[in-house]
Amino acid sequence: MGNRNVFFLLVLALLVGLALPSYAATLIAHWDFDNILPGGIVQDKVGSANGTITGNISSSTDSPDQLSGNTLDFGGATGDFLAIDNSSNLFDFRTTDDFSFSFWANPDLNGQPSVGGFNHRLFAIRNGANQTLQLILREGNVVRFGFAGVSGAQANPDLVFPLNEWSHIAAVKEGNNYRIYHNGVDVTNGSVAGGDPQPAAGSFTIGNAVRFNNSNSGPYDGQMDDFQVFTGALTSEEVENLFVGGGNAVPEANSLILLLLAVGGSFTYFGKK
Ligand SMILES: [Ca+2]
Ligand SMILES: [Ca+2]
Repeated sequence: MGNRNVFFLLVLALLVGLALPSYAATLIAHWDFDNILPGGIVQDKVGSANGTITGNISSSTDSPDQLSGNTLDFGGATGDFLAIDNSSNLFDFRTTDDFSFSFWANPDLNGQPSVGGFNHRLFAIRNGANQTLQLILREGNVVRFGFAGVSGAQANPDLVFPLNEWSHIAAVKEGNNYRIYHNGVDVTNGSVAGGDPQPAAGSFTIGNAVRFNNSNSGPYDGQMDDFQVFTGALTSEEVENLFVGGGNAVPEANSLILLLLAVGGSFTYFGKK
């Protein structure tokens, strides 16, 4: 191999290294809601944290424009939720951790007090000490994200969740900052830090929270799609990518690498002449 070819290969390696995208956050669970398997199982595309449907949740073909495939339609009764397998404590988040959630939602109903007088929970991770990491729709569909039962740590976005249309939501916790992005735009208006919760070996539910005595309340009524969980904090650029890019926090690497390999191959070929 001539020096010239070695040079071009080194340049190629450098370009691939620069072009390979990397996450600021790490994707640990992803439910695309495209299929409901027998037994009401909703598969985790990343790991083994499958969801199990409880109550009335059906498949719907009305998806956000940015996505293809099906969505889940939550019935809005107290027993309608998706129970996520948290047996390995994958979602044992503390206030000392950084983490992020991304999902699409299209609510049919406002939050409290339309059903049961409770805030409607998009998701909740709740431990035995009744401390809950959650994203809720309060009265009038005002959004809150954070730890309930832990000194009020939460984000207070200027966001009234729109009814009957798809919204992309990214909920990001970084250090003492809790942020909410709506359709790629940071709508956070202040956040407060709080104490550290107990180990959250508890339930992770999408569409409701499992509450005291294993009863349920505050059901979400509407559709949801493409729910992703990350450790670490998504950057604003990654959130924008999730909103416009069909569910990817970073652009797909494959096509870029192929292009670079083709360019590199051409250099090598012409270098031999
Ligand atoms: Ca889907
Ligand atoms: Ca409905």
